[in-house]
Amino acid sequence: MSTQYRVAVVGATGAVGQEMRRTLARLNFPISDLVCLASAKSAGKELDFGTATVTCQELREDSFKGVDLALFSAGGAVSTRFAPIARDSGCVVVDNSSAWRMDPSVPLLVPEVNPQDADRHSGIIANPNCSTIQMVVALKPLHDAARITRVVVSTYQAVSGTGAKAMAELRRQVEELQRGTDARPEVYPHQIAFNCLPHIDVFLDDGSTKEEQKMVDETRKIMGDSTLKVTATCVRVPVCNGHSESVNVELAEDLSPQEARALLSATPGVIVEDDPATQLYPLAIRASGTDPVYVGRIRRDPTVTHGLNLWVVADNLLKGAALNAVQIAQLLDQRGLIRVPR
Ligand code: L14
Repeated sequence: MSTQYRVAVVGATGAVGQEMRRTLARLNFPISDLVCLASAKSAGKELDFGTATVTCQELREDSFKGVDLALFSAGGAVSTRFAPIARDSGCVVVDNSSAWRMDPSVPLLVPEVNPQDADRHSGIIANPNCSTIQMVVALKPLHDAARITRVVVSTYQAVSGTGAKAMAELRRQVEELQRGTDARPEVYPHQIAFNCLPHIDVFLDDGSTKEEQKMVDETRKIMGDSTLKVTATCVRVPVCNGHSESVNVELAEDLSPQEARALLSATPGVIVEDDPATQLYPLAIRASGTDPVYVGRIRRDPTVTHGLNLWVVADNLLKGAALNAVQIAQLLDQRGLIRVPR
């Protein structure tokens, strides 16, 4: 019988925390005991875990005693403070925030892309940004075949990434506009209903946003190629769940759309949906609630020597967050890495 672990979910009541509980149960992760942690205001709530319910506890410094593995999804401030505390008490942390991703001592993992990086962890492992994860899953087989030299990506990101409050805001604004009243913005700086906001996370001094910078830095780190050129524009769209991306790649060698389709079709975790004749291409409304990364609209970019265009869609709460985190946990389990090296 395989080892059973005491597992904690930090941020257990959030949109991603809920998917973490569901995904752990659905993939049958070997759990002896699930500890659900959140802020004081959620303590005492009964949370579903498979067919059972677990009482949510307040996250405290002593919450990790006897816990083998913790999946964090409670924001950067919580991760910055509590991930080292968890690790120092012998608990391996898989962190979904941006706090630790670019720390050179922290592996940034997408199991289909860079599983080998798991081996050198020292207690904290980072789960990449949702938009980065789905893109690198699609890029990796193309990079291995013909070496990608430059990527230009534009994202069409769903409101679920911001959390349950933002999903409610989109629905409320649609109703307000139907009724003929003003759509009041609360979570986002502007109306999101029937609109696109070229603004995700905070602005940086160079005019880009932090979400865009994450896509650049994280893609290079995961692909293990610091020379890879990446430029991104990240846009919030009035979609409930499921991020879409237009991805333009320049390659060192020739790769035909047909070859790219064959490579992607053979990639675990990828489904190619690409048949213009039947109007088949990836859609956020179909990807939502499912595990794969969908790729379609694969075609040449004739403006460069070796160029391709792709349309890449995935469920940002699943492959973009909770599923990737649980897949990291499975990888660590398979490799006997659910222990803090000392
Ligand atoms: O993990 O969609 O870096 O508002 C930050 C922005 C997650 C999603 C991250 C959003 C994200 C998020």
